[in-house]
Formats: sequence, C-alpha cells, structure tokens
Amino acid sequence: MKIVDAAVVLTSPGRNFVTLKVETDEGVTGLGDATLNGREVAVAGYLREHVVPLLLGTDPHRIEDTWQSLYRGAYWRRGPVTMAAIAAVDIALWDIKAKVAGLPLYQLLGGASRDRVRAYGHASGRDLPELFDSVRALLADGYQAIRVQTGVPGLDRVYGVRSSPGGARPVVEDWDTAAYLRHLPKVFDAVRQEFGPDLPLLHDAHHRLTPSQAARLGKDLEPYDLFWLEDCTPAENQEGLRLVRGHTTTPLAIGEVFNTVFDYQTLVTEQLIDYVRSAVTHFGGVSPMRKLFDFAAQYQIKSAIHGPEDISPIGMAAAVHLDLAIHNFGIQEYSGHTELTNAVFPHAYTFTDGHLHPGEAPGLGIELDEELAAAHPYERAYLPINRLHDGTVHDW
Ligand code: GCO
Ligand code: MG
Repeated sequence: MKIVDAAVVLTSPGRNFVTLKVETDEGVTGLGDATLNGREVAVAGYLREHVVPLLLGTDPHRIEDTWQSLYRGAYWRRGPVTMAAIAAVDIALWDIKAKVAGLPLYQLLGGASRDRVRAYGHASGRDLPELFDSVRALLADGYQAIRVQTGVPGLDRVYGVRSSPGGARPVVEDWDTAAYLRHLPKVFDAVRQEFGPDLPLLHDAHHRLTPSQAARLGKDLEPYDLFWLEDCTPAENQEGLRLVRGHTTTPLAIGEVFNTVFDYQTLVTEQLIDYVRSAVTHFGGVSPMRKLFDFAAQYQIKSAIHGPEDISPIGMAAAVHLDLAIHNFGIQEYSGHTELTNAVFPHAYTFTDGHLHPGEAPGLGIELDEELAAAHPYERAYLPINRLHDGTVHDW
C-alpha cells in the first residue's frame, strides 16, 4: 500500500480548522486534525511544503517509522506548529490502518477498557445567577461533570466567560490576580450550596498565577472538593509545581499547551500533577499520546485529553478512541461543536447522558464534506491577549 496524495484543507464553519486528508493507491483515505488556534496557516504551510512531499510513495502502515522520521528528520524538534503537523499525519495513518483492519480505532489500541467515557462541559457566567443558569443548562444536556468559570468584579472580559470571538486583531481582555483570588472561593461556595456536594466541579486558572498564588488558591478551594484545578501556573518551569503541590491537596491538571513528553518529565516523575491534559492534535497524534498515558500510569496520573471547540471533530474522535482504550482514563473535555461544524465533519462518536462513545465505524469514524468545507473558507482570527490595569501584558 502506498500514499498517493495528501491534501490540506482549511475551513471555517464558524471557526477555523486544518485537516489533512491522506489518500492511498488502494482507495482507502485517512483524516487528521492539525488545527492550531490562531496559527492555522503556519501549520498548513508546514504540512504542504515540508511534510506532504515526504509522505508521497511511502507505506501508510508504517506509522511509528513515519512519526520518527518526521520528528527526528526535521532536526528542529518540538513546538506546536511541528507537532500539530505530525499529529495530523499520525491520526490519518491510524485512521487508514483501522479502516483496512475493518475495526474502530479503539480495537487496535487494545479494545475497550470501559463502556463509555465521562465528559465535562463548560459553564460560565458574569455573575452567580448567570452562572447557575449555565450549570443548569449543562445538567439538562446530560453533563455529569462541569467546569465553572466566572466573571470577576471590576474586570470587563475574563477568560472562559462569554469568550471574546476571534477577530482579525486580538481582542484585549483584562486581568487582576488579587481580585480573582478573593472572588473565586466565594463563587465555589455558592455553587456548592446550590448544586450540592456530589457534582464534580472543575476550574481553569488558564496559566495566570505564580506558584505561591496557585498554592493559596488550591488551599482556599479545598473545602469545595474540586475535581481539579487546571493550568494554575504557566508550568514552563515544571519545578514551580513542587511549591503548589506541597501546600494543597486540590487535584492539579496541566498540559494543554505541551507538545511532547519531555514537557512532563518533572511533573510526572515527581507526581506533581494528577491529570495530563494534552490534545491529540497538538502532541504529535495518537502514538505519542498512548506513550504519555503509559508513562503517567506508573505514577497514578490519569488522562484528561484537551477537547475545546478549537480541536476539530477529527481530533475529538481520536481522543475518544484513546479514552475508551487506555486503563488510566480520567475524564474527557467536551463542549461539542456547532451544527455546521458537525455537518462538515460527520462523525460516529456520540454524546449521551454526559458520556461519549467513539462508535463502531471502522477507523476514526469520521468524514469530511469537502464541498461544504470549501464553501466556508479560512478567516484570519486570533486568540485574545490579556493586560493588567496598568497596561502590562499578562498570560492569557
Ligand atoms: C480549555 C482551554 C481552551 C483554550 C483554547 C485556546 O481548557 O479548553 O483552556 O479553552 O483556551 O483551546 O485555543
Ligand atoms: Mg484549559
């Protein structure tokens, strides 16, 4: 079997997605997700100019060898653009292999370790009434675990609350760590009083705190029994998590901006976190994610694959196959996609009673409606940036 073509499709059915479609001489095709929010064209160019020419004529069954040759062969290692491009190839080749086998991908990863995969959704509100309505709406949709994000008095635009739409220039949001640290425990207190002790609650600090601030927040949130506190610090300095871990028992989740297992070495071997949160799409694909989960399992650390709306349904399908197969599954982030996005990417995975299942279609169980994709071309869009009251840029 040989790869005879590989096309890069940029489409914007409401938001941008980058897709790689790999074709073989036997008519079997595979799809991979290479979406990198705000930097889509860079990945598309990397794929078109530097990856597709190397794929033509190669055997799609040699997934590990192809991965290693793209990773090591570039000489320039790691980084989100490179790893998203490699991910798209890896995902597409797994799709092909599973289609040829006539099996859903999870069967090739060892088969199901569970019947279904618990997902969490995103609730948010500028104030408590709005937040409570948002939690109730998710419960009505069937969610059984909920991430809670809140407005902060004195701040106009805060991450996760009515997210600012991407525009041709980055929207500027504002930030005040002291106000946030004072306000957040009160919000969790109110949410617990309203929704009781059993509902798993999560929160994303989105890389904004120093280790000592994160340690204080973790301690302040302990009475509210969080499922996890996410991205409490930027974590580029992994050692910083020692301080956080030493001061709080609130579970910690990190990794959505990480690209390789090396970014986790200290966090995992010193058991400084409880969940690894990378996206299949940004971590080089299914193959390295599987290795990451096996590494993490030795330290009782579980999976929590990144699954925001900016991961395409292809990346989501790959995530759900992994979730079903691995033993150390933790939870899956899932906020769903718009109807139009689902029409561009019809898929076999389902969401019922707060749980996902990859379905039984051979491969990833996903298709691409190329005509509909072409009708919604790429539109330049950036993520917001964050500034303090005095104008200083802060982590977003
Ligand atoms: C999450 C993430 C996302 C990111 C987004 C950036 O936990 O889902 O923090 O909301 O901000 O993926 O493109
Ligand atoms: Mg996050």
